[in-house]
Amino acid sequence: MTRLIHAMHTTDIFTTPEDLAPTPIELPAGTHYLKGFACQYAAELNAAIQHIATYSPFRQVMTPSGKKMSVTMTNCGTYGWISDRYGYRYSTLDPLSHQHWLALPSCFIELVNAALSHEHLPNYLPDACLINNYSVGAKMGLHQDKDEKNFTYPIVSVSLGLPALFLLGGLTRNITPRRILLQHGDIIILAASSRLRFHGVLPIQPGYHPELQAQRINLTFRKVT
Ligand code: MD6
Ligand code: FE
Repeated sequence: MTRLIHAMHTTDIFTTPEDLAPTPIELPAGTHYLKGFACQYAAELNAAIQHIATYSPFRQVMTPSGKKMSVTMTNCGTYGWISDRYGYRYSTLDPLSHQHWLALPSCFIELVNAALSHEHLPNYLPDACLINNYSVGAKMGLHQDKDEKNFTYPIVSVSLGLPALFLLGGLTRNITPRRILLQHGDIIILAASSRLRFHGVLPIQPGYHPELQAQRINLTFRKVT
């Protein structure tokens, strides 16, 4: 009977209640997961990203150890996150053009504000947005985001396009990370005692997303100074 009721509300008569139930994910204190929160903003975000990438193109950067990262990146905001053989840091200038990064589009700021207030977190005005672009196979090794001055400001992360398995570890590298599925429109916020957790992204699997095709884009909003 339950099965029939569910079937009446879906188009697929083979959908069971188990399929409809969201997968429970236990999250540590300070980690906020907003499933699909950015979906309604996606078209506007994507248009803004295209504009930013025309001005400051996605580029592959070197880590200080001399390895090329598999993701390509660009930035907007007062500060951009850059990496080269001298290290990781924030810069007000795009090292490719020696020009300032473009300002944060208003839809970016509105989305961050909406996500923070939804979670009853204090609002803040981000001064940096790192935009990571993953092709199939690209990944992000376990890292902490600690180049910012004040860790009381959370990092707000928005995922678009192909899904990814996000690794959320502990405050030291040796803790086995949880795996959290990040799909188009999902937001994860690392705040408070989760702000400095190690995290990374497993290699992106082949797929196709109707809005972003064969790529995943991740926006991370920060307050650097
Ligand atoms: C990514 N995200 O999802 C990489 N950093 O592609 C991050 O590195 C990240 O999701 C800080 C806070 C949240 C994040
Ligand atoms: Fe990060």
